[in-house]
Amino acid sequence: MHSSTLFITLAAALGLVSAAPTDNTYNPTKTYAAPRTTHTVVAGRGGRLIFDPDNVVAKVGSIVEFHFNPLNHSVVESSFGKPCQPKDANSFFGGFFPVREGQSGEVFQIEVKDTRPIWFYCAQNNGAHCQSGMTGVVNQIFDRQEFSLRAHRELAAKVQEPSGVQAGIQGGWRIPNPNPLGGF
Ligand SMILES: [Cu+2]
Repeated sequence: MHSSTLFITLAAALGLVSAAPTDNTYNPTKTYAAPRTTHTVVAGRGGRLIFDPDNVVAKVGSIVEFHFNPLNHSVVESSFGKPCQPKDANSFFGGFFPVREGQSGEVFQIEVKDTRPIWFYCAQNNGAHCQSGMTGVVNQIFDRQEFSLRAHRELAAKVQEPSGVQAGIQGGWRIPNPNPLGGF
């Protein structure tokens, strides 16, 4: 056997060369060889206008899964400087989740695609949820206090206009609660 052929054969045997192209598109119905980390965030925990947790640290490629408690919360991606409005036309929006006590309902999953902070809010205007502090962040830059979640909330509290939504659900996966007996 020629030495270069031998190397390729050995490398393939050791898993050093991958023949199949890698599909990086997340599909919630597919089973992955290495399970992705899922970070759970509960909107409206305890009947309060909060996301719990509201400050998530998540690796690129992991999933943030939003659960919704009563009465009717939502989640939309925003930007640090303009709270309570979608960041742009591509910002994720999970729709509204009108749920009653005891219902497990649906969840909304997003994929963490890069290391930049992801700001989000609840767009429920009945009670001004975002302006009242129902905002959160994935991967806040902790050594930049001027861009902290606290600073973001101070901006949100000054917003006079109603919160904005997208035309439809986008930027994630709205699916039945995969763990309906989990209590949230
Ligand atoms: Cu809300």
